[in-house]
Amino acid sequence: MTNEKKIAIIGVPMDLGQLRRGVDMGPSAIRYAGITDRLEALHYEVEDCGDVEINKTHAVHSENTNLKNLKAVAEASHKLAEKVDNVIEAGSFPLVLGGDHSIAIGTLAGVAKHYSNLGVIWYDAHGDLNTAETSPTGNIHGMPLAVSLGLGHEELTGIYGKSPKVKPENIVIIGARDLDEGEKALIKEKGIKVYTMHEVDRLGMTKVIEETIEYLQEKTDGVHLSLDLDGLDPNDAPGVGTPVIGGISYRESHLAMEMLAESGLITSAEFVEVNPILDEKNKTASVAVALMASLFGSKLL
Ligand code: HAR
Ligand code: MN
Ligand code: MN
Ligand code: MN
Repeated sequence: MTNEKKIAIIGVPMDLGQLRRGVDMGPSAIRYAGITDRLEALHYEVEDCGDVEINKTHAVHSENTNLKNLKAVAEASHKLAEKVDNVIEAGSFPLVLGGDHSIAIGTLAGVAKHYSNLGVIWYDAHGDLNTAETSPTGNIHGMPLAVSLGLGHEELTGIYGKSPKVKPENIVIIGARDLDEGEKALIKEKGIKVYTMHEVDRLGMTKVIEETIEYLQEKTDGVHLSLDLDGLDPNDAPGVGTPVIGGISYRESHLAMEMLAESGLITSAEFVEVNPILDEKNKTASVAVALMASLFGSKLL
């Protein structure tokens, strides 16, 4: 018996949204960790669509902006949006492999075309809610959620049609523990639901996910999971460019994925920021694969 939903894997070897090299090898590392076999063992039909081409020759800093590699990131985002759009159009579940988190701009642009009330779960140590004005670094991987809210450079917010792609009340951030001042202000201004590590500690992951499902279920017509591996504790996921101590454990993350699988809520997903150069024997890529398997319904018995 095969699952009726087909899974389409899209790799995005992008490292231009931040300064540490190596995260462009994330899709390969995740493939070597066995993602296709794991999903096929769960009786899914899996199609690997290969990688989105990243034009590194365009990776020059643009004039009149502090955003690094703006042109190259915008170009890649457009290509990715188109691929994601086509995959959904064909009736498959888009599973996007990063690459740094700037790729979420393209993923969400493609996904948003198909939903009028898209929900987003942002599993991350960071808010990724910076704009050119608030960013301490100019790194676009710290901005994709703001861009999807329609805030930021128009070369990014304007990608693939409508803006905003997502409404603030349809977002849930889980695992935050490193937010910039401008991001905190935006969260308050927009009333974005955030489970920081404080709430994860206090409520436990079961309650956090139960509440998240309840919060999004009624008001959305699809939910995208954007999982940044740095949401996990660096002990469990060391291969990331911007590790922050005190994160979500592998067990808690595994439980979160299983609960999301049971809910049937998730309609698209991406796993980002796996950097093999910083990893220990492909541990972070293997953790990513294990979490994807849980998200697609893997059970012990
Ligand atoms: N907030 C910081 C910035 O904007 C750090 C961004 C963190 N990097 C990520 N994104 N991995 O989640 O530069
Ligand atoms: Mn992120
Ligand atoms: Mn992060
Ligand atoms: Mn379990």
